[in-house]
Amino acid sequence: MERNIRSVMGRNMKKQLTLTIVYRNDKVLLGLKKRGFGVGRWNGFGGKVEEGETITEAAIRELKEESGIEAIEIEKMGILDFEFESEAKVLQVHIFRVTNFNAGPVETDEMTPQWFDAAKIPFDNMWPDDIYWLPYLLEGKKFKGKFLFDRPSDIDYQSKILSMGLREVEKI
Ligand code: S76
Repeated sequence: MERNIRSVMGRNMKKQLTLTIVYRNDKVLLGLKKRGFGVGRWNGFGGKVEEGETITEAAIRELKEESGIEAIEIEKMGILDFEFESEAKVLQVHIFRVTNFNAGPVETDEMTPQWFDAAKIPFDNMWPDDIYWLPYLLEGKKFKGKFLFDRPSDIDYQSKILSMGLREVEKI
């Protein structure tokens, strides 16, 4: 049983987020972010874990809100810690893979969804960490990692990775 995050969350805990990649029939669904964090880049779907929900519930809810997709098969594939040199807070992102769903995608206020061939993912216009961990996810490998960035990306600026660590794990 997954624990409700807030019940164990102290003041200094990492901010908990989800990020979900939909992968079916050798195609990957990404969304072009229309506003906020990472605007103008292709990304998976996700957001903050809210009070009273498990991490998996948050992943399913955020995917539906941002893409209209209703997940049927969802699996946790990775955990990544993201830090920005310019900010104190560590973001802990729980990465999921959805391989089956029964509705969507649709355009939302947040995202314009588009399918990409798994061999033609637009890494140049994504967060710079994606090129390292997305291949693991597509191959069904579980992973843990951490990335230190200079500052967040926006339309005019692509974040730079200052240091990183990433490894395959048996179990997540
Ligand atoms: O794939 C990513 N999505 C995000 O929203 C942020 N990477 C990332 N790195 C900071």
